[in-house]
Amino acid sequence: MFDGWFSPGASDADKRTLLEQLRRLDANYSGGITTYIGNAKRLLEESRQGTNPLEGYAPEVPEGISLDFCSDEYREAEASGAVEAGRCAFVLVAGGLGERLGYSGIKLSLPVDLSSNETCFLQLYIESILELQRRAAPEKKLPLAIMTSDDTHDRTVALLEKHAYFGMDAGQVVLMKQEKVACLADGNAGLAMEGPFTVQTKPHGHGDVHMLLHTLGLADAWRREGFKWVAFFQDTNAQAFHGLLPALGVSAANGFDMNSVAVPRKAKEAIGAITRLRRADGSSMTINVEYNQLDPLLRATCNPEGDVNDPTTGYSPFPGNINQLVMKLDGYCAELQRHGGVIAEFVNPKYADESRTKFKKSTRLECMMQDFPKSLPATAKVGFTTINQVHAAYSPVKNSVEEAQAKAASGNPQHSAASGEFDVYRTNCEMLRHIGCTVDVDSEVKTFNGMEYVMYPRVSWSPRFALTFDDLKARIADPSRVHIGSNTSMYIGRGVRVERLALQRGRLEVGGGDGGGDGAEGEGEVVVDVVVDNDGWTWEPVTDGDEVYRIRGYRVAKRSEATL
Ligand code: UGB
Repeated sequence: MFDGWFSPGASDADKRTLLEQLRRLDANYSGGITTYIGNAKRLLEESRQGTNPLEGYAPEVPEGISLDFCSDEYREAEASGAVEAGRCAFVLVAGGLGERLGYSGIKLSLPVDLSSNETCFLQLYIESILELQRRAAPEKKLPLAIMTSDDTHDRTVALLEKHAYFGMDAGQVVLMKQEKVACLADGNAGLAMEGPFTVQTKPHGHGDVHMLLHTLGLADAWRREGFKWVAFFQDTNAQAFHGLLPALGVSAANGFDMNSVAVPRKAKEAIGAITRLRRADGSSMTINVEYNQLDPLLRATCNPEGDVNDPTTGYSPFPGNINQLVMKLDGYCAELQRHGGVIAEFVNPKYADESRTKFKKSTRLECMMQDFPKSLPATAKVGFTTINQVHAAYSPVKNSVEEAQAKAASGNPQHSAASGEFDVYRTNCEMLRHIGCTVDVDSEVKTFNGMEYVMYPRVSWSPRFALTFDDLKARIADPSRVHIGSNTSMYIGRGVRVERLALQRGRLEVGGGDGGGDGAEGEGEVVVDVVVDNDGWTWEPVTDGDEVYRIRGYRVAKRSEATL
């Protein structure tokens, strides 16, 4: 960096700026910038030699816990998980920008669904945690740490402040901003510069979350305060708690140190695959293998056809990782101590020539949160919990209209704003039906942005009404007195008890708009006993205008509604 350096007195202000940046890079990496460069030298040398990180491993289909959404086993695990959640800290990774989605705001501010009066993802998550806190540990605040980045930090703070933290105590929420890391110019880990006075930097990846929880002392503090678990989740999955709660229950029952929530995955689908990797000595680990590595690994070892769907299930035998992780804090903290929270970094340089020392463009170290078990001791209990109905557990909002169309055309989940919304309706209708309510789903299929959606009744509710199956059962006195007609819509925003509900036509809104009461016992129970027949809300196609609606392909025409 200092070759041909400027003489004393020349460009002193710029020199100070550079030193300040180096100081920040030093402070923001566990072990400092010399550790970063040391790690980079080692990984670049391994890369130069062409070391395959999966060399010597034989992939096997892993054995995990498999739960059918709505089944008795699922409900038991969920109920026990809701109790365990009273001793759980929550970590939301939200440093990614919605570029792939084509949304200019932060993804946490995006409405989950239009029937809920545009409740945003952050509100849904916070209300879910508050609901767990209310029932499990009202005197103990359940912590929420949110990882942000330069791209998302200020707007996340503004969103929280605008809505008074959506009812959470401000002190309960900790924002951890991930910083970028220095770029590397060559195989010897020289730092890449942008001009003489600025080190080029790039994101380090969502694995930063472990380093931040360690360096900020949060994980240790939670353990000392008596918390037992930490649960990680992503920025735009409305179904997150349908996976996390049963996984918490499964972790408690099985004593898992780490438990990944998984869903069935289409062969070659662009989500990581949970795989058992067996070593020559017979030992093994269960770990995420990225989709671009799985197919070549299978071809090179046990299956010349690579990653293909099982003809019986229509899915790859390797379940999909959805980056929702449940860790036992004891083991988690011990592992953070061992590594300073720097977990399983990798480097992916694009080489300029055969020497494998010069790059086409600068590179940097990266890390992924789901790689955490890579260095766990063999004694650690690592498991995973598959929720077999993908739409009920994982429906993130990640893809632009064009990408979603391509995914749909190739038989993969769209992961679009519209599919995220319609999966909420489908899941809620299934839950109602499962407890014995009558829900009419007509065969109407509507096309939005060139993709087809079954028009389930647009049923949405707040976690205050029901977070779990048991909640839903407790809220509905007699399911045989609940009928949701086809093409209707409904939102329940508070903890009401439903005596009779005949939603024959149109829309019903209970405690919507202002967020409603909290439905806590002793406040006077609100009872729903109603027959609804009005013109309701309709979902109308749009192809331009406000991006919130454009990326869905529709907006809502509000004709009339019944409100309680
Ligand atoms: N995120 C951060 O907070 N910081 C970052 O630097 C990057 C992301 P993506 P990705 O579950 O569908 C992962 O970008 O990395 C947050 C797995 O690798 O949507 O492409 C971001 O805000 C893959 O195995 O995911 O792919 C978001 O909340 C697969 O399972 C979260 O991290 C895939 O996720 C995920 O970020 C998936």
